Amino acid sequence: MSISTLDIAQIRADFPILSEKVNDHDLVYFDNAATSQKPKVVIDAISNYYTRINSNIHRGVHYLSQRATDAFEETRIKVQQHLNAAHSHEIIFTKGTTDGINLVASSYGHSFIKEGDEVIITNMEHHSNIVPWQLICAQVGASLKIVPINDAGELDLETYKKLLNEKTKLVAVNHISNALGTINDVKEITKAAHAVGAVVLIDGAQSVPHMNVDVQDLDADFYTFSAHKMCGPTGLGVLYGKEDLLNSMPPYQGGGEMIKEVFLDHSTFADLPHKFEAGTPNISEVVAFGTAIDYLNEIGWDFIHDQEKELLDYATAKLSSIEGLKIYGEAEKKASVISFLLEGIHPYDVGMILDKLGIAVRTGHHCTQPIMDRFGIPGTVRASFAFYNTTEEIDRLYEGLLRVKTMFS
Ligand code: C6P
Repeated sequence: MSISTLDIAQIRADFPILSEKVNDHDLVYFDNAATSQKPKVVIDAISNYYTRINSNIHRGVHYLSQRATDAFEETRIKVQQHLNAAHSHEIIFTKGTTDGINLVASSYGHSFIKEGDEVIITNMEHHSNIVPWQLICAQVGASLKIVPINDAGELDLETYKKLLNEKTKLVAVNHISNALGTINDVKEITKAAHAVGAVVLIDGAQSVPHMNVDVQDLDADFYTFSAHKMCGPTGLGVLYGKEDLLNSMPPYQGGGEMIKEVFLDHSTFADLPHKFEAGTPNISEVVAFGTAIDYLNEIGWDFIHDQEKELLDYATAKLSSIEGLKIYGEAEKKASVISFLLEGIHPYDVGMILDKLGIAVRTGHHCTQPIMDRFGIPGTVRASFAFYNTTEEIDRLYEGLLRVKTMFS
């Protein structure tokens, strides 16, 4: 699909923050992998919830409580449809991707990973998909195996397959790397893990905002992501889990909402999904996330894909033409993330100067220190694009980088 300037102008008008000035310049927001911006409909949905609906859910018989419960549960259905999950009770609301991974590591890990077992992660995981597995392995006496990456930033799937054996209980892998942009073949990874009887957790923090994900087609056991990276509010995420697995797992946290009956000496637990949703959840955020999903569906996932691909290709060509600029992450299948370094200039300095020009990029290790160690670098500058970005903004980044080079020459 070819995207007209008019379409993008209309879309950008949906996002109030994109008209902000930063340091007297029009804002260029290229930190979308950290969090996306929010369209006005999502901001309004939060305000509307508190103005007209606010009440606790699943508790009251009164009108407002029922309206709030309906609005909350409608989002669960929207997420189920978006992921093509078989059942809405396979959708658990969490605080975010990190929380979803910790839920599985703690609940599934303590029940099903034993001394002598093995857990496989990769060299390109976010710290959220490393540390919880280190913790559970240390607690139960299991060992952690690491899939290496090649110089292009792709997983070495041959080595992965050799690491799999009857001791492997779980494989945790990201669908898209936040630091390199690599799109991993999680379907193939899952198939190989299932062949040895291991379950697979896919960290979808960087994939769900950018592409159609079908958990049944992937045959994913667990799939987790954050709302705030897909035009939704912060503090909210989703864990998808296959029904039989979630049913076999103990609750992660105890409290209200997750119980059937409580006695002083023991309790029985609610059915899915409530078993894993202790306490009052982020109700307004869940309701507004439903609006974010509607918004993205209206924009269209083909449009999002095509626009972000165009931005990636344009930026890759433009930035590659700068002498002394090296891109980290050159996988054949790549999402709209470019990590790079300018020879002889610390990424922090690049980020500071770009900020003075109104351009927001992320600098540092991006919560992926093992990737930086793999490439022997302290960190990178990362520009990550969303469907509301433009090639003109990439031109501004390009000009900004030339200016950085001049200042350091
Ligand atoms: N990456 C980035 O700038 P939370 O913080 O729970 O919403 O998401 C954690 C997370 C897990 N996995 C991947 C692949 C991620 O990219 C992130 C968040 C942000 O790259 C913030 S560090």
